[in-house]
Amino acid sequence: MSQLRALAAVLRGAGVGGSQWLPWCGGGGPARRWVEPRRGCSSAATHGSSYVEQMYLAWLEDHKSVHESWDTFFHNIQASSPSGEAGERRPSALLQGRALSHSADTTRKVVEDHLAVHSLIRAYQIRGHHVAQLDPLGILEADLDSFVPSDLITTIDKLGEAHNTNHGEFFSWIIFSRFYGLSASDLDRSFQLPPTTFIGGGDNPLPLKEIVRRLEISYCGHIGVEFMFINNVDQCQWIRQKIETPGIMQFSNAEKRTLLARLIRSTRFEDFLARKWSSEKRFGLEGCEVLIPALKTMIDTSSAAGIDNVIMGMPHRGRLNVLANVIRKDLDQIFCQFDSKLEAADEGSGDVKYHLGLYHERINRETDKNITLSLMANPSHLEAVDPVVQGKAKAEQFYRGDTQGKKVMCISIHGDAAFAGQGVVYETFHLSELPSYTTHGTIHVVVNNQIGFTTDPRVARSSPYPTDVARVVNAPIFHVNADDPEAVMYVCRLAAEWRSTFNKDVVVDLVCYRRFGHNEMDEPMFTQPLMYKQIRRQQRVLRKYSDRLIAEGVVTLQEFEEEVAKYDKICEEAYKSSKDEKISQIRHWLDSPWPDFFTAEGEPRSMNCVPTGLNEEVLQHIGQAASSVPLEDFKVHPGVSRILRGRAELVKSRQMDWALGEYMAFGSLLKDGVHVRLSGQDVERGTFSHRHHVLHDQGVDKRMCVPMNHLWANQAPYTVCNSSLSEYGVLGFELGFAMASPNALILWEAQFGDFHNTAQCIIDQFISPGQAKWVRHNGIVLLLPHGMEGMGPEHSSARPERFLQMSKDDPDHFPEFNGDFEVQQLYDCNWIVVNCSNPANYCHVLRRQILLPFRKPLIIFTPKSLLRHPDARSSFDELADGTKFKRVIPDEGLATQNPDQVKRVIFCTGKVYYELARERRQHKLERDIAIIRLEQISPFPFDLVRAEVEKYTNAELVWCQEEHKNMGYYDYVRPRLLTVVADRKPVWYVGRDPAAAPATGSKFTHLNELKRFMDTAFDLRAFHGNDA
Ligand SMILES: Cc1ncc(C[n+]2csc(CCOP(=O)(O)OP(=O)(O)O)c2C)c(N)n1
Ligand SMILES: [Mg+2]
Repeated sequence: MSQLRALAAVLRGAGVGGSQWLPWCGGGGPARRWVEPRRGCSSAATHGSSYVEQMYLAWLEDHKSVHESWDTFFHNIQASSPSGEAGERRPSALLQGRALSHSADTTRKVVEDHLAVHSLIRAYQIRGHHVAQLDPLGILEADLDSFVPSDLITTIDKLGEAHNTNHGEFFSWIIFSRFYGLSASDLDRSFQLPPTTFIGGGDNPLPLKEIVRRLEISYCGHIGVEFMFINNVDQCQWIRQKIETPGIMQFSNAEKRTLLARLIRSTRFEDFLARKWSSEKRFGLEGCEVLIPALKTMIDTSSAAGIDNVIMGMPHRGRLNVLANVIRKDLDQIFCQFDSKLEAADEGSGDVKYHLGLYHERINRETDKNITLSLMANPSHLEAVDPVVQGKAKAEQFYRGDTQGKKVMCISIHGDAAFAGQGVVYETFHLSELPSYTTHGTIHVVVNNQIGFTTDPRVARSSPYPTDVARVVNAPIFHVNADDPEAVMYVCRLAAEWRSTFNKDVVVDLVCYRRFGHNEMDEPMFTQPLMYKQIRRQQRVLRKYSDRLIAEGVVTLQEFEEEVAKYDKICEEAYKSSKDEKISQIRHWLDSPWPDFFTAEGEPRSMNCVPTGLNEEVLQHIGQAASSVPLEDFKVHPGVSRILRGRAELVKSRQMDWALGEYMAFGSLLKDGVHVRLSGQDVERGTFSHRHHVLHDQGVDKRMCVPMNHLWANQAPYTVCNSSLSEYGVLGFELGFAMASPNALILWEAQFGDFHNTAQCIIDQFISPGQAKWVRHNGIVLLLPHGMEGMGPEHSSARPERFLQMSKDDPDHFPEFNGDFEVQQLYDCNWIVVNCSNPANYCHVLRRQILLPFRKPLIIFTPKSLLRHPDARSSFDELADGTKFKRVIPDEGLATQNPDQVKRVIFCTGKVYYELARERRQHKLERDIAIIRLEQISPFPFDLVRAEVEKYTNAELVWCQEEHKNMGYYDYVRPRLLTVVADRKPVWYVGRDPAAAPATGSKFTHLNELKRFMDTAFDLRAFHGNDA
């Protein structure tokens, strides 16, 4: 190869042998033409041609003395030399000028022809997919482009009969032949194949005609492969071998029968639903029935390679069919979901049938091995589930020690429009190779029905294929005509083998059609009339494939009909028994059960929460670890040394700052065997440089140390990982991670709290309503830095109002207090929203998260300036044994001595407390004004707030916040405070005025606003005479 390349370089270079590649102006494509030496620039023989001559001479002496490619090459020269010159092919004659120059010309021609053939092979490998027959309807271009690359021959017929054929084909042959400098007479010449092709099988060289024929079979049939962008030679070779080797796509009769049986199930399932519930939406799979055997083939192949847990995510289309025929949910359970009279047995809203998840353990019949299949529940929001699936799979791998993804894998199914259009797809792909996020290869399947609702792909994407996004991670893409079931099975097997060989992502693009409208009620002829005229004429794939197998003698018509009847009977029987179902149990549709955590009925094992305090020894031990470097000869940065020394000082005085409080929480949970994972942008150091959970050796590149993993001998692992710059993808991932086990504290930290809004879909669709829709608990923790510190409209507000607005506790109903009210209230809520004002309470709430007998998402507004604020420290006493999270921190100062005398009670939350406390000191109003901190905002601590209100009977009630009036907590707190006082007292507002932006960009305005509302807070006459 390198010799050929060298030769090509010499021959192609300007003036070498007088030949050049020049742009060719006809045809409009990137074609180039060969300019004959005579007509191009001429030159004398160079060392390039003398190199060939030397090789030639050596070859004449001994054919074996040169590489076999040269050997073939010189044989060709001899064969193609005019017979009259035979005598001059002796070495002595060659050395004479005339013979030499003739030989050099011939040599050049043969070299160029070989190079041309090699280019041709490469062109098929790169661009063959553009002309592959991918559309089952035969009317659309899967790559949205009808242009035929000029360096490809599109049909073998064109080769021999170019001159007899029609004008267009003749023209393309002309382009082609000029492009390569080949002529029709070359078709029967043999060419040596390069090692980058496998089309030869055992045959090498091959006649050009045969080369093209084999390339056409490999690259331009029903499979179009995009892989030549992959920058790894072994991986490209692997694909070439699997695609090009002659006869490799063979199926045994048994395999064909299995495929047919699966196609029968897939097809007849949809037919059955259509028959029984003709006016129900089910987002049927018609037009892509092959999806079911496709998924099953991937699972079979993966199971054979050792996988025993497959986690899947998919949208609406064909979901019921996947549940029935891939995961094998009982059919009666599916059918009863169509019954509108079915009563819901579980609390919560439930969800429509084509969103529900499932978890199922079974034996894989093909491999006889155990396999667990789960389909994640998902919302309508297309592709939102992608990162969730990844996170769940990563967690399953992590907890099983499956570091290479040999046991657990994901299959992610997509629609063509959504795959191209939704940004979270890109974000998820970018997680695929990151050490703390990789699941070691996902198989992506695109149900590419060439339409999105009513929208044509030509106006729905700018890329040729819907799958181009996968190219960013070097994933091979197998486009396949979904009406050729065997081609589909072949690429599915390949995709699974690719995944188990290279542990990298791969895409299977099932180019299909959608037989009906977007759902069964929609009329597709409104918008795609021609496409749907064709679809009506289109024979169903089951019919086509069964006809074929009957014709091949693989099955008889009778066997086929029996198989169909057998499945129809199964459906009918299940339909009958579904009528007996009176109650719908959403919990039977759980995608991530935690059998050891809950009772058999799915209930918590208790309704208590043990205290979250820690003993002194544990506090001292963690404090010591947090302030030292556990490794020898590890040189930390002087700034980090200073921080560690500062921590040591604090520990000595039994104090903690925010970072130490977090250390105490994580460290103590690790001690108890609870895995802790903290993920987000720059979390290892911490955006505000306060955390430093990963130390970097200043002398040795990439030498790092995580002291938290050196705390105890048998501790659980601590994972702290800087994420990619994504919120939607990463939060979805962590949510999925948190689904795998209740015995883990999974935290996602936003760089600044407001950035969570680019992950809003995960919050709105999964975190807030997840349990209500899918009876699925999740204990994910969101750390959202929040606080008005003059940093401008962004970086200030984590938008507490949004979380509070979605909290489901009733503002107008004063709850009954029985049992452990704190725990009961937490159990009833959809999530917990807190803003802790000190590190001890932060530590408590993190520990409580795990010690609770159930799981709820926890939203924590975390501080920025308070991280280092000397007042915002806690004593070890506040974390001592027996202590617990304080939902409310009452005033403990002078106001409590004479509560009757207190004129105003200011309720607040978070950082503003410290500003209020300072101002109160300055105004010397400690006896007149009590300040009460709401640490748990939602669910609202009615019990504790009432106790505080009752303590200060004569005081007026104020809610103070630093946020603008239409933001922050006011709208949530006010009605609840009014409920506490039964509307007998007004609740006054102190804070910033309503605004459109969350904060001002001017420091000056910021401080002015602060002063104004502080003045109001401490003006005891501020509300006299006002209407509430
Ligand atoms: C994020 C999001 N935006 C819009 C929709 C509304 N919607 C539902 S299905 C659909 C078309 C999906 O097309 P495609 O991804 O090709 O899947 P298909 O229905 O063709 O299988 C749209 C726009 C949605 N569900 N999710
Ligand atoms: Mg579509």
